[in-house]
Amino acid sequence: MNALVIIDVQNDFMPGGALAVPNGDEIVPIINDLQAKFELVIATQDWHPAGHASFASTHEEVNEFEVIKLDGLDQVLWPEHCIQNSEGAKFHSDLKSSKIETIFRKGTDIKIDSYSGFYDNAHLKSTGLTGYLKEKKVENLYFVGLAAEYCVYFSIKDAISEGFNCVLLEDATRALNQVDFENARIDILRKGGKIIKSGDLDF
Ligand code: VGL
Ligand code: ZN
Repeated sequence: MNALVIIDVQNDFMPGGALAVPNGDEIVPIINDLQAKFELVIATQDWHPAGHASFASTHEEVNEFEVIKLDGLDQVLWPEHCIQNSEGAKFHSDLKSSKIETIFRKGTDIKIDSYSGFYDNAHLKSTGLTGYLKEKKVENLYFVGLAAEYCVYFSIKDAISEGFNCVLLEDATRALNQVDFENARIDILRKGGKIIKSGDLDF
């Protein structure tokens, strides 16, 4: 069974948003069209409390996009984004949501970031997504959403380790930084994931 996993299609990642991904809004109609092809559609939502440790504003004498050590892990310091219940945390208003069966929220622990829809960045706490998918006998995951080299990439890495066949639909994602995305693509392919265009789906 196949599932479409929609990662963080939220206002703050759209042009004009707090952590805008260039051309991020272009993927919304593509994702809307794709949903009809899948028996199961799920989504993730970046969902931070105010004062989250990943925000530059939480720390003193740092700049946005600087990398610090947080509990021994590299942490990019982001502009404040996807704060729980804010407009920026909502899904893009054009995203069709009637087929989205469940939403997995992440980044809710104030002390640690969570790029992946499966685990926090230290791999200490699971969101329950693996168990949910296995219980539904899902074997193949098709990933779309934002940002390509962060939450999409980290979700794919975890999904491959959890034993799912993973496909990135590359026309339905956009990156913050093209060079980092290129490295992420190489790693996805090296780990056995596939990267295709949604028009090349054979179902
Ligand atoms: C994301 C940075 C911080 C993402 C979330 O959705 O890719 N990136 N929080
Ligand atoms: Zn975030």
